[in-house]
Amino acid sequence: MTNKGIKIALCVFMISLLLNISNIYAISITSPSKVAVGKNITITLNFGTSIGAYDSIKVDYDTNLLEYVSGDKIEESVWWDNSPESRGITSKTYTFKAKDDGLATVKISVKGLTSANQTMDYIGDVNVSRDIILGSGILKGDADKNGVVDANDASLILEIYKSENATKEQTTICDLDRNGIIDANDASLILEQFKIRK
Ligand SMILES: [Ca+2]
Ligand SMILES: [Ca+2]
Repeated sequence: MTNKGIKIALCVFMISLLLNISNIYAISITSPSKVAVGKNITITLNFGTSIGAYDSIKVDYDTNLLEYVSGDKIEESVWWDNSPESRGITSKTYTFKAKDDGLATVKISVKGLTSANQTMDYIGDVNVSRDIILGSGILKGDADKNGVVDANDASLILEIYKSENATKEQTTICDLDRNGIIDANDASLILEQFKIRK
């Protein structure tokens, strides 16, 4: 085989190894899909195998909707399993309290994940996320109910306000300042939130 042929064969071999690894390890987040406001919810990050090392773990969530209560740290840097008897770890758990109605997305990113088995397979960087419905599941301000709150919702709120014909459901979703009616102030509150997030 030529040098080029050897390189190609090596590449194919490495790619097939990587594909195998991603097939073997199913990394996921499990948790109840719903939680009442004021109650705690425990979220588990399952590695799908025993882990011997990682460079970092970071848990992102909306602090308006969830409050971290206990469990593993939501931000960790380099860790490795330095006990020869230990078989590594298989999961992490995080407990949050639901603060308000809405749809909370918990995103976890893990960098430099390495398995704890004898071959010390390098799994790499992994991002996983999970949506959890808090309370009634109403996403405050999401007037067009497409799952995100943005400028379109603000303009729809103004239309509802102008029509003076808001349904009870629309008022529940869109009355952000909780004064009992949909008005221009609710639209401007959305624009403010949107500006902050951008
Ligand atoms: Ca929307
Ligand atoms: Ca209002």
